[in-house]
Amino acid sequence: MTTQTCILVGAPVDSGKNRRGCLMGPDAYRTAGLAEALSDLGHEVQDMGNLSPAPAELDPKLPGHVFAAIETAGWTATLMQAGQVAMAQGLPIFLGGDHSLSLGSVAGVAAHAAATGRPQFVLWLDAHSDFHTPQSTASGNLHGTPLGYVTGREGFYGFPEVNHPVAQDNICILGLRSVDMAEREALQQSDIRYHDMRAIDEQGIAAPLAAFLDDVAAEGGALHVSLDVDFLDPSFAPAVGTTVPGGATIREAHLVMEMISDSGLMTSLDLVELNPFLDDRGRTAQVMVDLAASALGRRVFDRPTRAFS
Ligand code: 5AB
Ligand code: MN
Ligand code: MN
Ligand code: MN
Repeated sequence: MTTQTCILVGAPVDSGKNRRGCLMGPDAYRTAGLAEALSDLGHEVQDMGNLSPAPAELDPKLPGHVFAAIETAGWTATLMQAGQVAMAQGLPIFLGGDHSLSLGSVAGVAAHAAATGRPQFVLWLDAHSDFHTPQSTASGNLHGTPLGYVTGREGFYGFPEVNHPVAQDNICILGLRSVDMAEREALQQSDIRYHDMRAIDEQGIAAPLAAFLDDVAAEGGALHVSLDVDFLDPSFAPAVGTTVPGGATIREAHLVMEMISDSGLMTSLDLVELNPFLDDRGRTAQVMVDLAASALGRRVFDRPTRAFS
C-alpha cells in the first residue's frame, strides 16, 4: 500500500436538513481517533481544522420551501474551494457534517480532476439516491440533492456554477432502499449506475463494485467516495437522522472499503451524516473511523490485488 498525505477537512455543515446535530461530526471523528488510526497505517495526516460557510445571498427563483439555502450555498462555495486546494496537497477526507456538504466537496474535487485532465468518478454509499433538485425535493432538505447538483441538474439558483459536472455514467450508487418517486424517475432516465439492497442481497456487493472499479482504473479516473452513515444498517450505526432498516452490514461495508483500498484508486473521501447527538457511546463514530481506516489500508492479512473481479 502506498502511503498518502491525508488532509482532514472539518465541515460541520448542519444546514442540509431540519434536525440538528451533524455540526458535532468532525469533533466526534477526531475524538474517535481518526488521525491516529491513519498515522498508525503510515499515512501523514494534516488537520485543516473546521471551515465555515462563505457569505451568500438568496436567489428569489429558488422555491420557498427549500431549507437554509443561503447557509448551504455558502458552504458549497467554501468546500468547492477547499476541495481544490486539498486535492493539490494530498487525499482530502471531508469530515461532515450532513450530506449537503457534498455539493461542495464533489464539485471541488471534480474541478481539480478537470484541471489535471482526469475524469472524475464518484462512488455513493447511501440508503438514498440524493438526486433531487430544489424543485423536485418535497422535504426541502438539501442533503437530498448533492448528486443532482454535481451532475449539473438545473434549478440550484444562488449556488455556485458547476463548471465541471460529473458524468452520469461515472457514478455508482450502492445501498439504495429509500428513493422518492421524483428521484426514481430521474435516475431511471439517467446513466447513473445504481444497485439497491435487493440487488446486493442477490448478487453480493463485491461484483458491482469490482465492475465499477475496473472502469475507473481503465479510464485513469480520480475516485471520490461518499460514505453516508445511513448506508449502514441502523442496528450498529444508529447516529443518523434518516435511519432506514435493511442496510449494509459491517462485513459488507468493510469489504467495500478493503476493495477500494486494494484498487489504489480513491483520491478523496466524504464521511457524512453522523449525528453524534443520536449516538450510543460513540459507537457509530467508531464504526466510521474503522471504515475510513479500511479504505486507507488497514488489513488483517493482505490478499492478492483485485481478487474479486
Ligand atoms: B441523505 C429524502 N429523499 O429528499 C428527502 O441522508 C431523504 O443525505 C433524503 O441521503 C436523505 O428528504 C438525504 C426523503
Ligand atoms: Mn446521503
Ligand atoms: Mn442517506
Ligand atoms: Mn441522512
